[in-house]
Amino acid sequence: MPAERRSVERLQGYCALCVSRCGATAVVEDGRFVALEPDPAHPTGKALCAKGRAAPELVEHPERLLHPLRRTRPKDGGEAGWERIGWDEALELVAGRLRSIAERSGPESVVFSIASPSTSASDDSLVWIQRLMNAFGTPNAVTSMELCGWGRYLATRYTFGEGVPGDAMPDLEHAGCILFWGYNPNLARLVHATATVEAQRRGARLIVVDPRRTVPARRADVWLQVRPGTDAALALGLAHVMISRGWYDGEFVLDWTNGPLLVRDDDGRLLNERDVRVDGSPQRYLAWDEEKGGLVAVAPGDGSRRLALTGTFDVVTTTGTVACRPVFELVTEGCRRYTPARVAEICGVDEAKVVEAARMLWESRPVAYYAWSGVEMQTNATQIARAIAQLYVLTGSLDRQGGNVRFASVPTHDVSGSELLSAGQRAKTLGLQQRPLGPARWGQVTSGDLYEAILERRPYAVRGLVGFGANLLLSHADAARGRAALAALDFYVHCDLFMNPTAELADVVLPVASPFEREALKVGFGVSAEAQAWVQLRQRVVEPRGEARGDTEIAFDLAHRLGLGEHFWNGDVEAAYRHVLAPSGLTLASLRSQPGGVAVPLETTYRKYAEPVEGRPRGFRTRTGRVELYSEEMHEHGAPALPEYAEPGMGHGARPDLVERFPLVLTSGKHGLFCESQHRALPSLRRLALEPEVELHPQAAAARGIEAGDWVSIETPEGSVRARARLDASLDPDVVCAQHGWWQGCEALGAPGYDPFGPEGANLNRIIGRTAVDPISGSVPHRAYLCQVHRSAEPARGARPGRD
Ligand SMILES: Nc1nc2c(c(=O)[nH]1)N[C@H]1C(S)=C(S)[C@@H](COP(=O)(O)OP(=O)(O)OC[C@H]3O[C@@H](n4cnc5c(=O)[nH]c(N)nc54)[C@H](O)[C@@H]3O)O[C@H]1N2
Ligand SMILES: Nc1nc2c(c(=O)[nH]1)N[C@H]1C(S)=C(S)[C@@H](COP(=O)(O)OP(=O)(O)OC[C@H]3O[C@@H](n4cnc5c(=O)[nH]c(N)nc54)[C@H](O)[C@@H]3O)O[C@H]1N2
Ligand code: SF4
Ligand SMILES: [Mo]
Repeated sequence: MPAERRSVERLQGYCALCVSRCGATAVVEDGRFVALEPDPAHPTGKALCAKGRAAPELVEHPERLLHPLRRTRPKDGGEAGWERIGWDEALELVAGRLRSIAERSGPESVVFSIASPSTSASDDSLVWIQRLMNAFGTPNAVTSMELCGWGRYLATRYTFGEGVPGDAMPDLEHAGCILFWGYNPNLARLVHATATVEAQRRGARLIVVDPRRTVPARRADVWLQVRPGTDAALALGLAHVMISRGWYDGEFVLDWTNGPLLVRDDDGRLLNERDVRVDGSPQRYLAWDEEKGGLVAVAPGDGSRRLALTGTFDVVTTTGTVACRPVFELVTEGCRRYTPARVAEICGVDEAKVVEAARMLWESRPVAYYAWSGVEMQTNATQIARAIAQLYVLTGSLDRQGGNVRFASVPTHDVSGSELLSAGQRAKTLGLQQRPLGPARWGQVTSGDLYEAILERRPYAVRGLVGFGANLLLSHADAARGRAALAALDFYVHCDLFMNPTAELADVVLPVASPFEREALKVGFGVSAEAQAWVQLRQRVVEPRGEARGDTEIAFDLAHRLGLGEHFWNGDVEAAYRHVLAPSGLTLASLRSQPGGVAVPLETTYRKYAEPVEGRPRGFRTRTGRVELYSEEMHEHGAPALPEYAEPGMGHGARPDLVERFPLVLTSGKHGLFCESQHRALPSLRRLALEPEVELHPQAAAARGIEAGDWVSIETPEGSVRARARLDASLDPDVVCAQHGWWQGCEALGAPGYDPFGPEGANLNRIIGRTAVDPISGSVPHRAYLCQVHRSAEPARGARPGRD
């Protein structure tokens, strides 16, 4: 066809494939989606990664699921015998089975599993799926929180009353110093990578804590090459240097943290007014007033330099004299053991670098920080998150311009439907009994607890699973147990764009439209004040393939068939969107007429904790209204009130019995070309990374007769898998870094798939177990696990056919 007669449309939107959500323009030629390009007018639109550019391949992929499917054979490890059925039949079947399970065993025995929004477009529909869960009556959501978000969003709530860095985001635009801890935005969130380059260009400093010499590590002013899983010791050591040299914001500590509050030596509680006066209030916390030489009740904000941060004070309580010390004294003591020399020993980081980083954090503040995967998947993830939070407090940068800031958000109605779930149902969240401080407190269930509830019926039997994406058997530890658990379900429905080894165990599979084939509403893009004020109704770029439908539509359809339509605007998605938007004053028509997005005029304010509310400073949403360096709540549950270092549970210190057989430490990292277990079937991406790789130091390789490119087997006490050796002299010789998520073949290239369940395959999470997990959160040590590496034969090709 001559060029002039072709129709070319350019449709503004954004790429929804990962957490970056880059502003983008889709090019559609004669009705075909042919390219995705950056949209520089969008606050996240400066660049696109290879995955985003491969979006047309994803949409047009021959292996996309196009029709609802029903299993016709038993789950005995053989073929599923998928049979095509219609949507009506599929939805009736699903609703009927879910209803009958709920009637027989209670709605809590149906669990929802959702792909993490960081690795997928589930961000489009998450809130509607939550609403469906709440209306249905189940408190149980499996979203990888224990691996992906505990530290960022939840553990730090014990310190700040909100998630830092998850809720209060790094203000990279104005930061004096950027701290990336176990985070590599160059692979994981492009928009943070470009903002960091700009920040460095205008003079911001960069500190990176990572066992690997990543691109940000190379560009950093200081790279702290930490041994996997020892991060808490490093954070405590940095805090020690800052405190002992006076490099900390004493005013912030006095006025806004519980640093000056007194802790009773006898029972570890914070001293309150009731302790010293029978008619005193237990909500009034006491500090030592040095001027007056006595106790004083302090509220958030009224610190002043008169309060003691050090010393021991004998306090006459209603039950006798008790020695008390200010929290900050205990903080100081808790860090003191972590001298630079000790940190060097534990973490493998040069002493001088520890001091240099501490000085930089102080002298180049405000500090903006982000910590992620490297420190989430650890047996002491909670302590690491709290130790980094404690360090961050010392900089006094919280909610200051250039620090971590809660950017102003467009007002909307919350539609998650939490009011639809009764307290009684909420109390049934799996894992709440074993780990009451953990993710279950916020409705987040670990995969370990899910498997236990299915297989052992503890604390009750789970019989149904509703999967909106997620590939548990590739993404989570204990793949073999996971497989047994999913096969034992009474009913499992999985909604996805592609079949995957997890979905293979479903009873019904529903085809999902890609984000380019569906509309979605996004309010706020998170990463900056400008981005957070951005609202966009992402338009459909092309019609859905086959019979695929968006997750939001599926959630609304299911709600209707479950008799819950009244909570879902009787199936009218647009009415639901209008409800969300009502407080913002925005209309769907105005958003449709500006498909590139709308900037809502908002002003981000700082130090919001100091703003007056009814005549008092707002403070923090914690028990004391202050930042809680010391968590009385943790103490009440027998957990450390102050962050502590604990050896990695699957490391050499904790498991001397395994050192000889497994002398190396295994960690993993995201692949720049693929999201988690996805995208291996896209030729333009797979061409650049044909096979799974494991990075190891040339010395470690030589000692094992391994050369670059050799196939090796990676072995842990749980079993072994294969990968190709990549040598990297910048690694610690004891550390190896592997890749997870390999199973899918790429037929167009003849690139093989890999058996997810055997040693010939490459599913890294089949060799990660749960014998040691974080006692508070259940986080699994995907990032610090003892292992051995051997040379091995090439894996049998086609161990699993291309499509899978
Ligand atoms: N291209 C791509 N982008 C993605 C994803 C993807 O799979 N591919 N996944 C998305 C998801 S779900 C997430 S959670 C984010 C995650 O984004 P990131 O957290 O940046 O993910 P990683 O690159 O895996 O991990 C960050 C760094 O942690 C380091 N690390 C490993 N072990 C340790 C340790 O013990 N201590 C410390 N301090 N660091 C350690 C690794 O070397 C790595 O460089 O990315 C999202 N974006
Ligand atoms: N060893 C090791 N294991 C890890 C990690 C690690 O670093 N190392 N990282 C962990 C982390 S941080 C995370 S978040 C988890 C991720 O684990 P998962 O949430 O399971 O993520 P993915 O493997 O990307 O699988 C996503 C699935 O959702 C589907 N999908 C994508 N978009 C959509 C959509 O819009 N709708 C629907 N219905 N489906 C969709 C995809 O096709 C795919 O099947 O893995 C964890 N596992
Ligand atoms: S980083 Fe890549 S995959 Fe993620 S949103 Fe941007 S373009 Fe899409
Ligand atoms: Mo994640």
